[in-house]
Amino acid sequence: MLRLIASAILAAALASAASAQEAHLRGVSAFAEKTTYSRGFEKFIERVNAAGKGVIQITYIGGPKAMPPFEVGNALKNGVVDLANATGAFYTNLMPEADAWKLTQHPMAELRKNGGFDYMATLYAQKMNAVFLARVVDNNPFHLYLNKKIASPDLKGLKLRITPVYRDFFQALGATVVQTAPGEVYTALERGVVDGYGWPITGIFDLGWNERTKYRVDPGFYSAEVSILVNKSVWEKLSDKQQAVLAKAAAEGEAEASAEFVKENAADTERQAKAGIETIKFSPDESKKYLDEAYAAGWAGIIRQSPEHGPKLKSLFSK
Ligand code: 173
Repeated sequence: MLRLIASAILAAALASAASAQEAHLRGVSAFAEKTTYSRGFEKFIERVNAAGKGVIQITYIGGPKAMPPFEVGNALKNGVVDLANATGAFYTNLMPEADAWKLTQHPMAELRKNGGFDYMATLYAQKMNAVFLARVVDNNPFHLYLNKKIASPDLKGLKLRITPVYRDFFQALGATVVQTAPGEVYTALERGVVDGYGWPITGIFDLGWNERTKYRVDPGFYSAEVSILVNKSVWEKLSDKQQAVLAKAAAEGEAEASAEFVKENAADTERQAKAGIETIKFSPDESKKYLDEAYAAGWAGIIRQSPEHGPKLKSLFSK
């Protein structure tokens, strides 16, 4: 009898030790390590590893050297990695709706209240087996960068490097497009395979594209999105305490993203001018048409790929 009680006590002690064990998660980024669009994720990892000692720790596997960017979504979904830093455009094969984040005209704090976030979160659970932890890039417009001058928003005869972010818009303006990962942009420019590329206002210096860029077209359009996702099955196995460490670091990252990018946008705009990148500006009338076309083509693309969810997202995300 005593032996039975003793072994029951031992078993209980072992079980509680197991649940109190430090969790170890592996995270990958779709962007190069220590560059603009990995920084938010790297800060998140630092926060988790500092606050989560003895509770939860993240191992950073790295960026595109560890995994091709367009495979990150699949790896997260299938549990090959536990955490991912990626933009929706990189996993439209699994969830076309994810590319709609670029079209949000409300801050994340508002989307978390108006149902827009919850609507997307349901899709992430269903299509990505993912929990959307935090958007760590927002308030950061995309631009068209060119090596040939244009006088109006007419892109006929131009071949442009794209991802799904820009496809519908640039094609609507007459461009020919070719999709590449960010890691292939420099070589495409160097070899003259493309006349330009889409990219946000920040980050063109990270991979040296400034050396191969003559013009930036203004205005910028949309709002770049990069977010931290966690595999849902992994999330559900974490204790409340472990989840809380992730949730706190995520909330802090999301809350500071907008203000952080206001600063970075201004700094990179100035740095581009200093690097000799000229700005192509349209008339107020043409600028308005350019932006209207950006949103019209963007939403048409989302709705074409997701007739079921696109219209609802449009109403939740638009002003
Ligand atoms: O690669 C890209 O141009 C792209 O889609 C993107 C999205 C968000 C941030 C940076 C780049």
